[in-house]
Amino acid sequence: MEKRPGRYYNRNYNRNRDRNYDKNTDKNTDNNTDKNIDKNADNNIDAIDKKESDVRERKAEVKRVTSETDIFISLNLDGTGQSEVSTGIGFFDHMLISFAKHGLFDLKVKVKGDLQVDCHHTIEDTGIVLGQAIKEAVGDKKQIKRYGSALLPMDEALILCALDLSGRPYLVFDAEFTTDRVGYFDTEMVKEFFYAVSYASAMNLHIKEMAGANNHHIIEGMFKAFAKALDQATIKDERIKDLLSTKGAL
Ligand SMILES: [Mn+2]
Repeated sequence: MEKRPGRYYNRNYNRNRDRNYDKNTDKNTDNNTDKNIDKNADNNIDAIDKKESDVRERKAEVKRVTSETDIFISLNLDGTGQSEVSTGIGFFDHMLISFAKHGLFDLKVKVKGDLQVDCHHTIEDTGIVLGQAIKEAVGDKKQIKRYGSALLPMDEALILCALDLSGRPYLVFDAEFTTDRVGYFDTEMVKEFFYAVSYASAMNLHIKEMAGANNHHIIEGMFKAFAKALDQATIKDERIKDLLSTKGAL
């Protein structure tokens, strides 16, 4: 009869495992002196301190309430694209969900706006709060790439977005819409939204429609291109030791 090495191996394995288990249990009992516990606690605290200074969570929560709007936004720049969005304007929800998905940000947006007036305050103020959340989440800007850009196609539409987290707000917006509305979203509010984001986050933001015919595609292309550019600008590069600026300030 042939030998069955598997069985022998298993038997030895089990025997050794039991023996080692006993040995380790005794050893651990012996080592659990007060001195060692203190030492381990100190090491753990040091490790936590180091981790917190090296890897700050890049998150923000901003709430803003006026007589026109009540807005809450939470943003995690190092997310996975999950979102929970409710603005009362279906197309705007669709745009913000796309922004989160394509920027790989985790985003919560809850807005109660004066939609009985029109969509203006709701969209503009959401831009202000999103800009504030971006600024807070980006934080000290250490090691980030600072610049980001995307050339994003969406069927016939082609959108260019370039941005600089410079600390100097500036918007250049170049697009033409051929309808007044997409759903309950006024197309003239696209520029107002990005203006609010750029000023509240102190970002230099360029958005240009290179080609396009369908207004839904053009606007969606803008939100996705903005997401891609912002994701790129906020990525950390370990070659950058401090701030990516010859001035030493952003
Ligand atoms: Mn769409």
